[in-house]
Amino acid sequence: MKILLISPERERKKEEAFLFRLSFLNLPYLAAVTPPGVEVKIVDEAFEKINFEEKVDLVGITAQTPVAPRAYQIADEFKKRGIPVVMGGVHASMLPQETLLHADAVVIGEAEEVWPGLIEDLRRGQMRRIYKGNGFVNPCALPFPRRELLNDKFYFPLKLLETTRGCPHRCDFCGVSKFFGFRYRNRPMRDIEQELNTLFKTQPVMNPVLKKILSLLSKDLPYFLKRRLLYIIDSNVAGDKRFCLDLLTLLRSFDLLWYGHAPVSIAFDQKLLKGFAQSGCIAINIGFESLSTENLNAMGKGFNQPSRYAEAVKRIHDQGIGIMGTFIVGLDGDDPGVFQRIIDFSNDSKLDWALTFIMAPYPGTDSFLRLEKEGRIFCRNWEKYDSLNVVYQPSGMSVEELEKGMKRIWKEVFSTSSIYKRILKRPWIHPLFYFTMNWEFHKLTRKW
Ligand code: B12
Ligand code: SF4
Repeated sequence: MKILLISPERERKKEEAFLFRLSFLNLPYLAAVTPPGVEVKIVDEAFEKINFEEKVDLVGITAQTPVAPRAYQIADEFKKRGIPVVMGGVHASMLPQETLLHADAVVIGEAEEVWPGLIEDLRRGQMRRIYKGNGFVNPCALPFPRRELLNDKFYFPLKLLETTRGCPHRCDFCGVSKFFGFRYRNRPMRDIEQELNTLFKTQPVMNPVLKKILSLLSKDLPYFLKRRLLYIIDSNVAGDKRFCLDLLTLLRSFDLLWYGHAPVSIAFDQKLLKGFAQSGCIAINIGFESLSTENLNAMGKGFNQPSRYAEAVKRIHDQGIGIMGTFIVGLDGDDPGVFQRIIDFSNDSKLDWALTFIMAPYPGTDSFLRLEKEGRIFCRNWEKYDSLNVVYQPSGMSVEELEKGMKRIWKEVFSTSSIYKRILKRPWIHPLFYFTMNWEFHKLTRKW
């Protein structure tokens, strides 16, 4: 039996391609729980053409909302050729009935526990329409994703790792908690260690003399050259303090550079912050979301305190750690002044990298349900649900103002003068890494 797993891609401008050169874990996880003896192939449409004539017994397609229309086209093509199609992932899970208009079956939620049964049903010719696990997957039972099925040459030399699933918070724009559950489920530390061992060796990044020489150019260079770079995709690496401290000790033993997501409050826990710095943390990805307490309370993220943002950034910088900040605009409390306020905050506090997105009410989230009830959603073309387009009627400005304002933030934040102020002026924080990232976005925004 042969299964083809597909990560679809929508049409993109050439200059945007670098944004999506991150590898992914969902299909490699699926491959890892596929029964032995079944051949699995993964195709990433961002880099490879799909061969619709390939002789396979099942096609599995993943999709986030903006690629769902393309995923449906692919499903339709295979179905026309009589090949059964199953879809899964966050979009299909939130809209299973819509998905079933194109796929023969849909997996709702995490797939690890139901996937082997689905294959067995297919073998017997009895594949059901809907598969849904009983609760959430036991994190002790997670296999190691089969990353070897992805072609390394397509992606940044950055390994992705998941150490926990779930999130106890209820931010109204985010589907993570509903999908993965309202608590952190930690994987056993020994599993994480073993998985890291398959990715990196527990030995110094390189010979100390060579490291010293290269470090004269940039302290990060040895790690970039040796590809010892890790992105921990968890919603909050610091959610469970004891677990996090153990993880930091483990990361330290691997001598690598890494980044991950954590809330602003991490800045006020000196012990954690020191641990982050010592373990090779190059960036903390922080969802600031808004500079308005009113907006934050309305979205269920009142634990963010804008009055402490500037101090938080300084404390993190003082440990030599950079910040990738994200903001959302178009919230009900936003007026047209919001754009300048985000630009000023990013420049004044020297955020190392900052992205601002337009609020996107993803299906299944509380914000979707609320805006839908208020009759404000005017666009249901899922392709536009990419946080760069407006799909609902904003309350404090026009649709045009919102789209223009978001682009203005990107242009200003990635302008040469802002990059100079934030990145090139001393004190330097991982300048090689942040300059490269900022410059890619500079090139993109110049083309707009
Ligand atoms: C890493 C990440 C990325 C990476 C890699 C994406 C990727 N393909 O994995 C990058 C940076 C590229 C990215 C981009 C975007 N992302 Co993102 N991302 C994540 C993040 C943090 C982790 C994803 C992950 O690996 N999870 C772990 C894996 C194991 O879980 P999973 O992907 O859900 O897969 C499981 C199940 O869903 C299921 N499954 C998945 N696919 C399939 C397929 C089949 C056939 C079956 C049976 C099962 C199945 O099985 C898996 C194992 O249980 C999540 C948040 C989160 N915690 O999940 C957001 C998240 C997935 N991203 C999100 C968004 C919005 C985006 C962007 C639209 C952002 C933007 N504005 O551009 C883009 C869209 C990219 C695109 N393709 O167009 C949203 C998705 C919302 C939605 N309804 O689609 C999430 C949930 C974040 C959020 N706060 O809401 N993202
Ligand atoms: S935005 Fe972050 S903190 Fe809020 S629910 Fe989503 S994952 Fe949790």
